[in-house]
Amino acid sequence: MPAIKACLFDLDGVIVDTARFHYIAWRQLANDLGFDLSEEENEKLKGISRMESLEIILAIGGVELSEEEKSERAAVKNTRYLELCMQMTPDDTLPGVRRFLDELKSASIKIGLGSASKNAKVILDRIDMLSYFETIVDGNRVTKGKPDPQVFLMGAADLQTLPENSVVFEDAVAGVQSAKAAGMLAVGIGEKSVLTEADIVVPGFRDFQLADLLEAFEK
Ligand code: B16
Ligand code: MG
Repeated sequence: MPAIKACLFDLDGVIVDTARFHYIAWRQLANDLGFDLSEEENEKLKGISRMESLEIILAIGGVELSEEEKSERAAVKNTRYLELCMQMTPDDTLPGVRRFLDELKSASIKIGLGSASKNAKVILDRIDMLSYFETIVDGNRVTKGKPDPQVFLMGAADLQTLPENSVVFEDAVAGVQSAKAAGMLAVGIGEKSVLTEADIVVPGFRDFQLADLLEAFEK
């Protein structure tokens, strides 16, 4: 196995749990339009861009909107979402993440972010994690959403690292597919039964050390 030189992290569901805030804000949008959105339906939106998520939600409710109204509704949703995100503090960083990134830094492994979110920098700043990332590839930079490999290929290029020397950490099926399409190793954060295409799956970083990563991939 080639040496690991860079690690690329998804944001929502890996570094921090903002899916609960997306759900509240999307559900409000659905309610405003006269229908409800279940938690199961919200699960399908993980890793999916804002406007693609809106299209999926409108299809669930059987609602058709003009392009202008879609933009307006998405903007209202985002304002509500950001208001909720502003409640977060550095303590909302998911367990073990800060320690794991410190381990990577000590081992001179490069660190990048690969997120579909256009709010990635604001959120990282809010939880005081911005300084860990040598590059941030977010929804403002990519033209093709996950499962397209673009987000992670851009991240590896920024870090001057080859895909085969890069590992992606992802909680979404579309994100794992993006990593594999990029020719990278994929660590799924969540459940094996869901993230079937990941090379390994762990529940989170609480009990996952750099030594475990090296053991899994550098044997
Ligand atoms: P925004 P990730 C994704 O973040 C979320 O999982 C997804 O639910 C959201 O729609 C998307 O970001 C866009 O977010 O509205 O903030 O631009 O998991 O790719 O970090
Ligand atoms: Mg995610």
